[in-house]
Parts: sequence; structure tokens; C-alpha cells
Amino acid sequence: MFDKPIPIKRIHARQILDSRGNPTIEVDVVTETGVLGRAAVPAGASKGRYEAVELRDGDLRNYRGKSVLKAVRNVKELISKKLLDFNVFDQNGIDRLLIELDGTENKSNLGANAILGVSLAAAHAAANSLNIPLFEYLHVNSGKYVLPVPFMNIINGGTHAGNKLSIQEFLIAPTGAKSFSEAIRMGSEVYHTLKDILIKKYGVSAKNIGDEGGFAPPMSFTFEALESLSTAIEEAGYRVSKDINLAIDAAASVFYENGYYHIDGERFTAKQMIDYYKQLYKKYKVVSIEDPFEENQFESFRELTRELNNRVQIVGDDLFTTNIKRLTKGIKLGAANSILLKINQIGTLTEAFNTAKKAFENGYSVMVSHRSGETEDTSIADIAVALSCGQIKSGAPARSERTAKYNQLIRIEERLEDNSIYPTNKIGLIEC
Ligand code: 2PG
Ligand code: MG
Repeated sequence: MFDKPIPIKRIHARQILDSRGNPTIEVDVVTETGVLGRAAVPAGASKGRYEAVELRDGDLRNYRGKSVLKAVRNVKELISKKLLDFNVFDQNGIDRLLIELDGTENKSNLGANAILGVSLAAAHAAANSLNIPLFEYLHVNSGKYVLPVPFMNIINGGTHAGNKLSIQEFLIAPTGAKSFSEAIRMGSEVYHTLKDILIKKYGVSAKNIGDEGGFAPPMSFTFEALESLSTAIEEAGYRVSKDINLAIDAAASVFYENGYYHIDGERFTAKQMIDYYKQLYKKYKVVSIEDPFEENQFESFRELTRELNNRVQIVGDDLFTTNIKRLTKGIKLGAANSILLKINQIGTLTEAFNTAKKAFENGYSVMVSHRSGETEDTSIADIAVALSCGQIKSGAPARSERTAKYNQLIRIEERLEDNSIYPTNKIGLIEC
């Protein structure tokens, strides 16, 4: 498709701030023809143990140990030399070279943050060279593009908030919408209705927000959050589970200790947690449950997936860490039926796309995801469309680092006109 190679002329990196005010890396790739591609790398809080390594300097006098100057240097001094004159359209070759240059399994040498910055900026430079959007450049299938259902995280708990909710994310998914922009409107209306409800019930401090723009009210129990969401959906004029579905990311590794899950003031075994999630499904029709168990508990994931008989999407985030080896293990066991795709968990675009492909081939759905520490970079919006996976989570419909992605999707939908579909009444592979 891209007949004439265009060489990379310059690669530059700098330290910028993310949405939590922590330093992160931004990379510029410039081609010989003078075209720029730029990408910034996000950062997680509830990070999986098996994620590729995010290189931080650890110098307490510099951003309290969080500076990424080593990663910046690795791009400027090591990577840039190796990629000089490399064909910008050869994404596989670029990523292979980055992996080889690093030489470790978890990218701890150069840093996955350094590597991803280059991988992603190169893709942007390539798309810009062709004067086409990133989603078109990365498009994996022919045919119509599928826009993603936005999973908007409007109540924050866990490590993303200062309240007592064990579950990290309470999300709404407007599956009844007819288009992406309608889904965003519905989500925004529910978000603001929820704010009024929370203030009435918990006082004005309930409008304080967590890392992903969702409210962080002083709640302690899962049911309080799900009740509030259900009320907000109805008061906004929608039907729970018909127009808007509920979803959670438990991020259960955080509240797991020595074989027990600490939730709602209780201490549950894995078996009790299965019953707990079954109740959530029965009572609130929760359609998607992410990381219901600790990141090594493949068996528990399998049990829950079986028990709920594929009526609920069980998403592996910390479980799989966008790593094809961990996903392959999950597929063999039947653990989960969906994977969360976070490119910075693995470090290159090619690896993330290969993981997504593996998931599709094995009947697993894919949800593209932001991190709790984000930037104004909107690449994940394009990646979700390029993969046509039909699902994205990018936090609440508020705060610019979250809305940047949703706004980019509004633009993409507008641009595609009749060449895209919104998957009404569908969550991944599940009809709802
Ligand atoms: C998650 C993410 C994003 P973090 O657990 O899914 O919502 O959180 O980036 O903190 O890992
Ligand atoms: Mg998660």
C-alpha cells in the first residue's frame, strides 16, 4: 500500500506532565520529508504486576523520584541513532528493532515508556505522511468501521479515589444509542444528573472527583454506587440495561490479601466472590466485569466465566496485561472472555495489535483503554476504530484528558459518515 519508503530523519523526546501532575514522556518522530508524528505516554495507578516496565529515575530530588529523564535519554541517544533512515511505514520493523535493542522480556532496559513513545509517534508520522488519519493508517479489516461503545467511569473508587469503595470503577455504557455522539450525550446527561443526586444525598463534597473524572462520593458499599447509577439513569430519562448498561472494573488485586478479598467490610473467598458477582448481575444487570479477581487467579476467572455462561463480559486487565502469552494461557483455560487493551502495558503497537488479533481469533472481545494518568494524546480513540473492537473506556465524560478521546471519536464519526456503524445493543460479543 505504501510504495515509496520515507526515512525517519530525527527522533526527539521530552518530559511533560500527565493528568495527575506526574512527569511522562512525549516523543517526536520527524521524517525526511519534514512530517512530524507526536505521541505522549500514559501511566497507571493500579498497575498489573506483569506489565512492561515504566522507567522512572527514582531520584527523590527530581519530581519526588518520578522523573523520566533516563527514558528521555534512551530515546534521544540510543533509539534515535538506530532508527535513523528507517522506513517510517515499516511499523513491524520499527517495533522489532525496539524490542531487540531493549533485549529484555519486560522492556526494563530502555523502558516501555520510551519504547511506546517511539512506536506510537512513528505511526503518527506515517499516517501524517500519507495525509490520512491514524485510524485509517492502522485499519486492520476492510469494510465498515465499528465505532466503540464508550464505557464511562462516573463513580471512582479503589486507588483512583479517596473514598472507601473497594471497586475501582463504576461505568455506564449507552448501548441503546444509535450513534457514538448520541452515546456521549446520554452519558453526559447521566453524569450531571448523578452529580445532583450525590450532592442531595451526601452533601456538596460528593461532587469531588477521582483520577478519571468520575465522582468520588463518601460511599463504602458497592450497592450504594450501583443504586446511585441506576437512579441517575432513570432520572435522566433512560432505562437501565435497555438504553444504558452498567459495568464495573473491580481491579481486585488491590483488595486481595492472603487468599481473601476485602470488600464492603467483609472478607470473602474466591467462591464467595463468585456469588457476589452473580448477585450484581442478577440485581443490576451488570454486563461487563473487569478484573473480578487477583491477577494470578486464572482458575477463578474461569469459574466465573463459566457460571455466568458468557452472558456477562469478563474482562482481563491486570490478568492479561495486553501480553499475548498471558492471553494464550487464559484462552486455553477459558479464563475471561474479553481483554482490556492498553498499549503501554506491552510497549509497542505491533505487539498490542497482535494480542488483539489473537483475542478476536479465539472469540474474545477487546476493549481499548486509557490509563488513570493520561495526557492530551488521543491515539487510543483511533486505535479503537482501527481495530473495530466496538468498545473503549476513557473515564468520565468530563476533564480534558478524558474527553479528548471521546471528542476525537465524535470527529471520526463525523468524518466517516455512512462508512461506520455504532454497535447498538451490543457489548463486545454479547447482545444486550
Ligand atoms: C484500569 C485502569 C484504567 P490504571 O485498571 O483499568 O481505568 O486504571 O490506569 O490505574 O491501571
Ligand atoms: Mg482495570
